Amino acid sequence: MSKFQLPRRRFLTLGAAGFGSLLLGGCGDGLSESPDFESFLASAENLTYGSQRLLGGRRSLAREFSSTAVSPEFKVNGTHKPDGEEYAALVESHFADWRLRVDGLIMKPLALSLADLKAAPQRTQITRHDCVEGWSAIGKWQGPQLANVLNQAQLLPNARFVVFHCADKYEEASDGNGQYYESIDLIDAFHPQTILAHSLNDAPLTVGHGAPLRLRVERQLGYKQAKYLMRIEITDRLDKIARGKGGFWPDRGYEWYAGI
Ligand SMILES: Nc1nc2c(c(=O)[nH]1)N[C@H]1C(S)=C(S)[C@@H](COP(=O)(O)O)O[C@H]1N2
Ligand SMILES: [Mo]
Repeated sequence: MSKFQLPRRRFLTLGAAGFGSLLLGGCGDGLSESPDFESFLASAENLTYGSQRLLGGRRSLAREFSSTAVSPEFKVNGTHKPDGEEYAALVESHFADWRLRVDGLIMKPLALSLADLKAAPQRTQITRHDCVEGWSAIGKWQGPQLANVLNQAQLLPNARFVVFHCADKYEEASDGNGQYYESIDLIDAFHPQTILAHSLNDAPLTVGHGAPLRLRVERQLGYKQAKYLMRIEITDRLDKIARGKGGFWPDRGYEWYAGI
């Protein structure tokens, strides 16, 4: 056996330690509160499964950095400012009248103000944003976990995807489907690092970076990080939205699951 190959027993121990620190590190995240995770913890037979999911699977955390690693410049990409009077009026009033609508397959439709989102438990994370165009930047994001909002809204049993509708029309598409949007499944939606960010590097989001609110879904590429959020729709299918592939760039040939 090569010295780099950990014996199985040791791997399991590492897995358990990683899991413990994840629970301790999470600030009231949905993962540690979810009944699934508690029953899974109670069951020793599931340890191998849990180790795999957390060390290499979709529930593992994206790398987080220290504040010294924050990039001095964070490029603005895609839309720099949504067109139209509606968005201009929101900027003018410092987003006092902006509400994040949450609707679809939920029990309680919501209309959340920025103050509501800031009053919820906050998560801060310093992560690297990777754009498919070949640039990266490290930034410090803050906002409530998406899980918190979804728990308030109370998903119906048939809920499968979360769709993010944005204020900007990125393209004047001839079929009228130029509006920017994105979507994720419930595994990513309840991931502890999936947050609705209102701040970048300790300041409110600028218009360039997606004011007043954008998605951070840290295990995926830049185009999934929807800016200018206006409405979150919970649905069981993506094929009836826009061109049916679950996002503005996925509708144009990019992967819907843009994992990194
Ligand atoms: N609403 C909206 N969200 C968007 C985009 C966009 O054009 N419109 N561009 C995406 C792409 S390709 C990237 S790399 C990031 C850029 O975010 P930034 O401008 O904060 O760097 O936002 C993503 N989210
Ligand atoms: Mo991007």
